[in-house]
Amino acid sequence: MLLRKDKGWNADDGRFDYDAIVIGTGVGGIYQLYRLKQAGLRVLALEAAKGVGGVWWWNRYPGARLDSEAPSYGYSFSPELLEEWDWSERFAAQPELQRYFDYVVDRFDLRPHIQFDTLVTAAHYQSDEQGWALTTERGDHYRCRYLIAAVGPLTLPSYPPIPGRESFAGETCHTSRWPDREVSFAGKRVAVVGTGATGVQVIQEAAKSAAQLYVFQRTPNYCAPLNNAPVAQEEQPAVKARYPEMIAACRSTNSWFIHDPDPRSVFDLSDEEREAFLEKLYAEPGIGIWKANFSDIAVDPAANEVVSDFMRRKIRERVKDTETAERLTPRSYGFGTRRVPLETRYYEVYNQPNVQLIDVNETPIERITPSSIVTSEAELDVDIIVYATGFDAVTGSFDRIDIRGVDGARLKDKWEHGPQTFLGVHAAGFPNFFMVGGPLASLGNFTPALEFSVNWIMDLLDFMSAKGLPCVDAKPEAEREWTDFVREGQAKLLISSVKSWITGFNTNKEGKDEFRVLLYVGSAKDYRKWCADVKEGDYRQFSFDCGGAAGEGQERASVAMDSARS
Ligand code: NA7
Repeated sequence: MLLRKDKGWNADDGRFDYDAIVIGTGVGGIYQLYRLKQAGLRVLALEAAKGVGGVWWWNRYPGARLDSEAPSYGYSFSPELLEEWDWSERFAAQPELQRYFDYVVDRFDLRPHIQFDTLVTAAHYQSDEQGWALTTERGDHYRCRYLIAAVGPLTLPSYPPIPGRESFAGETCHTSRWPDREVSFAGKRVAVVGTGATGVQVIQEAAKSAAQLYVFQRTPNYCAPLNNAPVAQEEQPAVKARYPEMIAACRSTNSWFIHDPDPRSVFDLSDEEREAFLEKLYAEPGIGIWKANFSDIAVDPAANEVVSDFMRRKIRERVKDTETAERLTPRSYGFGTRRVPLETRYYEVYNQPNVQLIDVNETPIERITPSSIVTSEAELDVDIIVYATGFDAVTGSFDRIDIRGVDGARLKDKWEHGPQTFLGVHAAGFPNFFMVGGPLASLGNFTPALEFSVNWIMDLLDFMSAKGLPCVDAKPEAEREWTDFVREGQAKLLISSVKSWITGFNTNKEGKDEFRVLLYVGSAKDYRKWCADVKEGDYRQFSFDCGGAAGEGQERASVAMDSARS
């Protein structure tokens, strides 16, 4: 697919610096950049960090690791890349992922198209030009025809509003802003606040060497074994032989993982059969315990309780001290209704003499001093405080950019009462603007989901190119229909009444401490079908007359990509 400069607008006419600008070079942004470059567009990626990888760049805390099978998280678009890259573990750790993304970027010569250390602060649609004007933190300006925000759903860190937090004189680290240098826990008094998927990983690591580890927990999670293992060099051919099957699975399951829910009900099996099935899932590698479990646990409280009870028993079996085991045991919500953290000897950490669990509901943190954390019961001297307190999820990374569409309407205002999008990619009133993994998108195992989104965007650009259409905007009624579908679908699931970042709760940010629908948590199969129908119906859910430039201007503004040569 090549940009057809003979047929209409191209960046050389001077109005635009680039045909397309991609914000962010995480998993989605890298692939988006690759596809746009392959298509012959003049493309630039603006990246806030000093390197590529997005969430893997920022979350370089000790213990950061995949919960997806590494090959299922790697890109699938290049057979050569699949062949060249050997994953050294079933579930790769952050350093290996960083090397992988660096390799991909250099392998496909993308680095010259990336400007690092560049935070985009504003993006305004220019109706007369049917393009976008961007401003960066440094005050630089760029103009482009297409703007693609690959800013990631888990980008902006969330900090607890504890009095005195800023006064701490020791080392303070948020897991998603981990310093690009070694932070050693060895022999130190370490506090970790937060016990989500991230907290669990960092706690396991800190417990190995810290002199004293204080874990501050607010809500216990149902954690399950990751069952990781190294992949030896001689195993690589056999592992790679299974790639096609794995890739096909990710493109067909309902959460982009290799797993699909078991169609049986919890109650279809005898107690013994069910127990054996759950034991098998518990012993298997990866997230199958969540994603390949009985399908009715997502909707039926009674079915869910059976599996929740199994998970609670596991915690009791693994934690010796009864009181600590009780504190670690979730009761107020069911298994799988929040993200299930995967762990490696996480519960056993609490059997160590150097680890103390503090439930902040019983013993709240009152304040932080330059050298300690003061709870309602004690003053605990610490050297390092780790905040594993999550993110201003999904919309936070968009909110921090002043994004304005037609007539200067702000995206943030449009989403004041919850995000509305079409398919998680388009926002009505924001022409030529695309989101990779935006609000109400179908996520799960991120890479296959984001590859799908990028391919969707490229197919649409291709369609526009073939027809000489310079501009695209989702129709408001299409956006309404998708948003309603997502909201109604979520309301039917048990997840909808359970507080977590997935249901939009951010207790650390005023105005966001309420339920919001942020993502499409229904089946990816339905998502793909929806997308396929839109495409087959010639994108009638879109308007291709976005106002502004018309007639002669429109002719001039037509970006044409030669789909026949793709
Ligand atoms: P999460 O899953 O949002 O976890 C954040 C943790 O921090 C969770 O245990 C929170 O407790 C806790 N938290 C947040 N604010 C506070 C305050 N004010 N006081 C005490 N504890 C607090 O973020 P992660 O980074 O672990 O994981 C996010 C995703 O990244 C994860 O799902 C993976 O897909 C990768 P709470 O549970 O809210 O009571």
